[in-house]
Amino acid sequence: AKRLSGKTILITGASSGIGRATALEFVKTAPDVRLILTARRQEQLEELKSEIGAVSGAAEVLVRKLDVSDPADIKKFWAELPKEEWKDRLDVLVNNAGLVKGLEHVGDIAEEDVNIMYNTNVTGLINMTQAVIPLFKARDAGTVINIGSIAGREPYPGGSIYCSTKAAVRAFTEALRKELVSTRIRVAVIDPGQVETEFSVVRFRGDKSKADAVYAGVEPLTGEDIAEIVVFVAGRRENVVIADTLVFPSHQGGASSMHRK
Ligand code: NDP
Ligand code: 8X3
Repeated sequence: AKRLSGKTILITGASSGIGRATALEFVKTAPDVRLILTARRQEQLEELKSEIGAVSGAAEVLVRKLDVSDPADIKKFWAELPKEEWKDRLDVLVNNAGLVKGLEHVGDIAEEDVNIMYNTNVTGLINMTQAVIPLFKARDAGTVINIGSIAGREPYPGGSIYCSTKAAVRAFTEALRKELVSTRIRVAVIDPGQVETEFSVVRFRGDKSKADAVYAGVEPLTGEDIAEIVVFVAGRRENVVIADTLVFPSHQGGASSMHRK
């Protein structure tokens, strides 16, 4: 908690699920933390800001609408971020924004879905990281935490695009960590298994009954479970890099290995 006191943390995709839970977990751990909360849905971010205010009056929260799939929006975000107060003080970037669309097989996947998944999960994460690395290098400090997925390690039918985006996150993260070995900058990837969030609702384009069926007879992880790990990784001593973490609920053994009651 002491190590995270007063730290400045930027979270993408903070409007729901893992990102939202991560914001709250940082505040619970370090009540005077400074958070930059971003996502496309500003209303949810404002609600989260109020909720954080009720948990801790000492936390500082900056809400910014940001679509990471749009390179121009990312440029605008960094250009408008107050320099001394926020940009120059950034300690941690949590690249969490991401999504899956559908379960279609190759040949039947809408071009738009391919682009949305790649532009968000891969290009968005790369562009956000490219923006922070020069800031971190200037101070020889900082932590990048990327949210990957078991899907990036174990591709499954119907997941060609999503799984390959997460494999790209894994490769990008590893190359970056190796590029930075002469620095104090830490680079981590956390790969969750099944977590119940809005993820499956988004996958099935708002069809809640299809989303619920994914979690029928199983006990998935919660956003909070992953949030605790993000905060743990961020809160280690400066010389400790938890480079790579795979997290399952107890019934899960792999992307397609699931015990159902
Ligand atoms: P949610 O759908 O609950 O949250 C996804 C978040 O990403 C939302 O806050 C959403 O905000 C944001 N997001 C989506 N597109 C964009 C965009 N273009 N720009 C900015 N923000 C965006 O799902 P999860 O919390 O589960 O997902 C978080 C991460 O965890 C993702 O990277 C996902 O791939 C990964 N993951 C999830 C697993 C699961 O089983 N749930 C397992 C493994 C990994 P908004 O719509 O407001 O923009
Ligand atoms: C989400 C996990 O296996 O449902 O990243 O694609 S999976």
